[in-house]
Amino acid sequence: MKKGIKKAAIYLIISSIILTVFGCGSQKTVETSAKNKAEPADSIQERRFKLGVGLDEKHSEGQGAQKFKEIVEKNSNGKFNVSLYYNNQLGDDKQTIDNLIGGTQELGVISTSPLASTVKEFGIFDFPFVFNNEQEAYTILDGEVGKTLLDKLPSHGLIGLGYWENGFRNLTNSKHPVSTLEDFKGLKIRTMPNKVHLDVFSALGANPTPMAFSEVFTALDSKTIDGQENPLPTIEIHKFNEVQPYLSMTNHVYTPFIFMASKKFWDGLSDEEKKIIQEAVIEAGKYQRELNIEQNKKSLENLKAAGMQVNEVSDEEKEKIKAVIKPVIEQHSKEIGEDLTQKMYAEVEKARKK
Ligand code: TK8
Repeated sequence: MKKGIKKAAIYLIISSIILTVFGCGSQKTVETSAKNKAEPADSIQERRFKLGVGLDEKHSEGQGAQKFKEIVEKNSNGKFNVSLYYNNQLGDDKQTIDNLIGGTQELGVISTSPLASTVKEFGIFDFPFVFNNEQEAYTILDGEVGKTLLDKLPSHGLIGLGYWENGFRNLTNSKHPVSTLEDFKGLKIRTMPNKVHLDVFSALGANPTPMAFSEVFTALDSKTIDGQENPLPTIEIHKFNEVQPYLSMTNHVYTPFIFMASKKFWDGLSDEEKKIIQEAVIEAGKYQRELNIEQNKKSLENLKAAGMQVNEVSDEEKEKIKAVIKPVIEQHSKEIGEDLTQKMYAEVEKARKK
């Protein structure tokens, strides 16, 4: 009898060793096959992670981040805890890319433009006057072209989870209203760190300087630069109107935001955890885009009321601008890959015919 108990105990110990050693190794198989089976409840771990955004809490980007936190915390039954950082507190867009690659930051939202120095194909979203409205942009971002670009990120240590909206950019400056091609001449304009933007503004005769977003207000205030360009909610919420009397409705380019995860972080998640985060990015993104469109309308009114001098740019002038920058865009299309740029234009055409 005694002997039997001993035997059973030894058997238990050995089998638990086998389970520990080999059980871990087979975890991967469990995870990858989890799509077909129901996941065990414990596949959601207690986790804390950081989400950094560049703009203010009041901006749709900050509001979208809050919405993301709510959704993720709810759908993980309180197991996930997201710490939010606004106003580039974890670093500007370029720093965010490095933080995510290095794994010191788990999640971040940035403009796609600075990402083009890591994955050049993102530069197609910096081509001016491609989209006539937000809906056209969504068709491309949420369609094949957008997906093709997201798929290029993992080999760089990044995971692209979806596109939010920064929006159509407009020019502000402290010198004079910009309503013609001539008016760009000699203006010292801050651009995002992005080759297409730099070349476009050079072609227009301006004097562009790349600069991180967090330095822009001070540079405008001290008159180190004359102007900058950003969507209206940014101009209002970040108070650029206090140091920039002129706003020109150039609407020259649409900038997407991209929501990314650190691949180092992502690879440690179970399928169920990934699903919770991925779905929250899309759901919060819908909310963010809608709110951004509303903020964009309100900001124009608010900026006018705050005393900014606003002018339109006629279609005729826009045609002149397009003609001047055409060779720049052709050159960048070649460098990026004609196939991709042609595909984008074709998809836009298709969306217009619908
Ligand atoms: C904020 C930036 C900003 C962008 C810029 O992180 O740099 O001008 O438009 O919104 O992504």
